[in-house]
Amino acid sequence: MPSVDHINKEVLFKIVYYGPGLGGKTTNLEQIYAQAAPEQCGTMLALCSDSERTLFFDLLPIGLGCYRGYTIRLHLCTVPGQVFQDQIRKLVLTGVDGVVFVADSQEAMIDSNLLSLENLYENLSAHGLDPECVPLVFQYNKRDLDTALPLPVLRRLLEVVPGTPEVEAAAHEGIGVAETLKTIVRECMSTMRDPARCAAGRSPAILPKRRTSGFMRAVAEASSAHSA
Ligand SMILES: Nc1nc2c(ncn2[C@@H]2O[C@H](COP(=O)(O)OP(=O)(O)OP(=O)(O)O)[C@@H](O)[C@H]2O)c(=O)[nH]1
Ligand SMILES: [Mg+2]
Repeated sequence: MPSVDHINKEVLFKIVYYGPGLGGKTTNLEQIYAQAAPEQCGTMLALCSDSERTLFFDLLPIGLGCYRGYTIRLHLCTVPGQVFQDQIRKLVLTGVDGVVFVADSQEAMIDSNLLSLENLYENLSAHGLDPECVPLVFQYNKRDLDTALPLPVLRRLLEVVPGTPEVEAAAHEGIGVAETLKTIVRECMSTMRDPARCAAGRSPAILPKRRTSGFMRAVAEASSAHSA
């Protein structure tokens, strides 16, 4: 559930783009920024190093217009994908309403994708969120590359459960970027029917329980066995 402000009649969703380093998270936001009408977007804040790796996070505020008398706003954020920046990833997930997992489709990146999925699971859990209930969209990025694995193989290796919303993308060309955003917004909106009936302030994002990834389930089982 988003943050609801009944006085100003505003609803804010925070959507976090998560995934391995160099997978294309920042590229997604850059393409959204480039494609959106100027009146729709605030300024994009990108905190990156000289080599364009995200150092802290990127933030892009967007207005989506009116729904049932409430203005819908989005904060789109990315996490830094480099493994050592875990504290920042955890921080960026504070108050998250929906996650886009930007997977890198290349065979050589399978382990990095799995590591990042595991890290997402742990960090959502650390925020007291059930990873299986947070709105999630899988984006299979870099579909343009010859080294990209066929989709069924990728799905199997990442153990994506059938029914999980997914989009194929070539983000640097803008392909699949808007569709990914639409899909995660739809998922997020389904956690809130009528804004006027929502409690004021923030409530945690929850969808009816579903398995997002068999891999995540394995991680959960391993960690509960470990703590038993
Ligand atoms: N071929 C190809 N390159 C892409 C695609 N999407 C992004 N890239 C390139 O991949 C590189 C990394 O993209 P970023 O968006 O910076 O990746 P990131 O996930 O934000 O990386 P970190 O900030 O390090 O976590 C850039 O050179 C992009 O131009 C794609 O679909 N296909
Ligand atoms: Mg980045």
